[in-house]
Amino acid sequence: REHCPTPLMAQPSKRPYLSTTSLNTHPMSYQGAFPFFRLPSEVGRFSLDSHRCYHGDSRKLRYYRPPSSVQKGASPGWDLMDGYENRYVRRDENEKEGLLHILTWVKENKGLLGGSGSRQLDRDFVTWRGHLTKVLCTPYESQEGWLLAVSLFKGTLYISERETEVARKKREERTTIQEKLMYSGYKFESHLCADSPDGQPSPSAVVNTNEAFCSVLFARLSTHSFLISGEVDCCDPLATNSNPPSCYVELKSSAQIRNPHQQRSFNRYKLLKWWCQSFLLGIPLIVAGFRNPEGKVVSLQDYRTSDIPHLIRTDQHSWDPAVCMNFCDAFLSFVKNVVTRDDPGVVYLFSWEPGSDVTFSVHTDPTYHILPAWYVEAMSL
Ligand code: 0WD
Ligand code: CA
Repeated sequence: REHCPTPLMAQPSKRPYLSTTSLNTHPMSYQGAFPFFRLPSEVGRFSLDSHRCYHGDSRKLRYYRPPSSVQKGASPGWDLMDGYENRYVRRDENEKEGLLHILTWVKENKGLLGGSGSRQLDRDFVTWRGHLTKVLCTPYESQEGWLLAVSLFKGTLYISERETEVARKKREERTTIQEKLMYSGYKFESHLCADSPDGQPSPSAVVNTNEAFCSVLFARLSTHSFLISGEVDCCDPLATNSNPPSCYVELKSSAQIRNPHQQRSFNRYKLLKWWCQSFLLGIPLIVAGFRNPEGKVVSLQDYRTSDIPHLIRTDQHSWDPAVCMNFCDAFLSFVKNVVTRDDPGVVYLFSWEPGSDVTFSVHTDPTYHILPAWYVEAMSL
């Protein structure tokens, strides 16, 4: 830890985006008009196979094929725990990939990225969608903090998450019930997704969480341009707009809602995360499966991403999408102000804990590096 900002130097919270020492995360500071956000456009795709190997194509893209016998609202009765013991191959979560697959895509697609002069990649930021989802949710998050490592290299800021100690402990101490809940999400997908646009789902197949299809998109929030990548569950072959990301569908499984208290907490916490995650990639539709305590799907529900802000507005103490986006805008401006040394050997570690401001420290130790030597070399040619 070579630099630690002292709280005494913190700027007044009124103009958080001007501070270079810490950033306030209180929702009140970010109320106001929704900032400019351009619908992301897809620039590429890649897939990760059952061994977690990268392929620069769409081989793992699946298609949304809900069974016609199951009407929305009816109970499909799918058992989401089926296969947990004997048809489940889990990704090794101790293997920290960081930005690996995105960087592989960038290296292989340099020609598409419109760089000029010293900037090979004409974007302000490169990151995973999941990292920005955490940033968007920050003003309303009261449980889990985060660590985001940032390096500036040839004019582009790379953001890569580092697992916090608390998150690592939680992961290592997961109970069987929690493991089964994670599995149920993947099992739910297997009931709705087919390998071809006219195929049928094969819900009894092995669930392998190494497999993924990722979309790579250009997006813009206010003055910030990004290259962002995220895992996409499936594409709807019958979507009115067949262009990605408009044809993409996000699948979610969630506990059945049995009373107004559960409904309120679903609206405040689940819908916040679901909206942030899908909005960032421009995914218009979220299909939720609600499971009963025995793990059977009792209903399916469509949520249009653009409807979610209206669904939650009736709740006085709910969240505001403009706050999420204004905070993200401020955070990215903060990062631009702080991260000024253009050197892949320098890592600025932004850290946040609920109830505190975002602070940072600067590191040169190689254990902190987020850009591998092969990438630095490829982008220096
Ligand atoms: O290195 C890291 N700390 C992370 C790596 C954190 C988050 C994601 N990733 C990687 C994963 O390797 C994954 O392939 O990014 C990829 C997905 O990126 P994303 O779309 O930016 O992540 P996110 O929006 O958080 O998650 C999308 C889906 C999840 O679906 P649900 O419906 O549960 O939100 O990606 C899956 C999961 O199915 N997923 C992961 N798969 C493997 N490893 C991981 C992970 N760590 N996190 C989410
Ligand atoms: Ca999903």
